[in-house]
Amino acid sequence: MPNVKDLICQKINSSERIVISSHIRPDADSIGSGLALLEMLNQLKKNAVYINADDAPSPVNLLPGYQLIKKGQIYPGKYDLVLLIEGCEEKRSGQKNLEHYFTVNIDHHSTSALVAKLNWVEPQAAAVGEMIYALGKALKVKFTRQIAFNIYAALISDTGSFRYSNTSARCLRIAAEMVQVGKFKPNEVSDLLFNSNPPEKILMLTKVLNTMEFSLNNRLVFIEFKRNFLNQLNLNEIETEDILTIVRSIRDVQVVIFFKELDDDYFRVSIRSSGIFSSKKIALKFDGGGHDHAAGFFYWGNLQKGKEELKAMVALELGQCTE
Ligand SMILES: [Mn+2]
Repeated sequence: MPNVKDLICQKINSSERIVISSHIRPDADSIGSGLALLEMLNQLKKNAVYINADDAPSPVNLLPGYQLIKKGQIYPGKYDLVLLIEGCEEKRSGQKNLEHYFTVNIDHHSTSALVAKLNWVEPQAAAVGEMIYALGKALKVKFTRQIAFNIYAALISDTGSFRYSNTSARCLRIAAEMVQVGKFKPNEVSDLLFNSNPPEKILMLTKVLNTMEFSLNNRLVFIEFKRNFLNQLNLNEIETEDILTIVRSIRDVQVVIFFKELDDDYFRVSIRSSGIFSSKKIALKFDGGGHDHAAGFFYWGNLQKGKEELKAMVALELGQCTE
């Protein structure tokens, strides 16, 4: 009985016109994985394209090959196979015509919706980059500099430069191999992803940090991003992952909840946690998803009410009463 990765390889080998797509608001794991996969398909002489519903924020759009990605919808009838990176339903992919296609979902979120024709989900993979690496080995492609660089970027992005709890020996081994075969220096990738902030972003960060609200004996922190922060600073959409990492680095903090205002009474909520606290468990209660230490959901309603509700849930999970 072939495993799902082998079935995907067979499907790739027997297909001619293949399209790759990442999830909405794509991050460096989704884009790095997709770009590595695109070059693998090109090596196999496939007629391959990469189409995303959303642009990636800076600095993810600086990854090598990013300019090859087309923005928009995958129209019906044009392709033999659709490869979806990190999520296969319309809500996650932003693609409206998937029911017309043979779809493959390649994901490492245990909450991944299993609605593709083939679903390859490995929650123990630190990044989808690990899975694309394994796929490349199975497809016997040559790991060029661009493939290696993008896989390495996917790994450092989703592991916080090998600091998060998802970092494993396998992930570190793949990273070392990518550096060796890709002939780049690790700091080239980290400079691109982490040391290329525009000054406005750091100014924005000070505004967000000013909203820090500690509760439950400093074990829970709320932070908030208001829409008007962007116009005040002349910024477009921006990556906010590192703000969460900074707040989570505070001693005693176990849970960080970030409300990003998208519209009146409408927020994207990101949760980061450490130890046994499951971010995913909370996110699922709001119809969201994610991992144990990183999850998210959308929230409609009054911000203060939302915070109270979440604080009560976190308190319950942390096994203590609210102050
Ligand atoms: Mn990922």
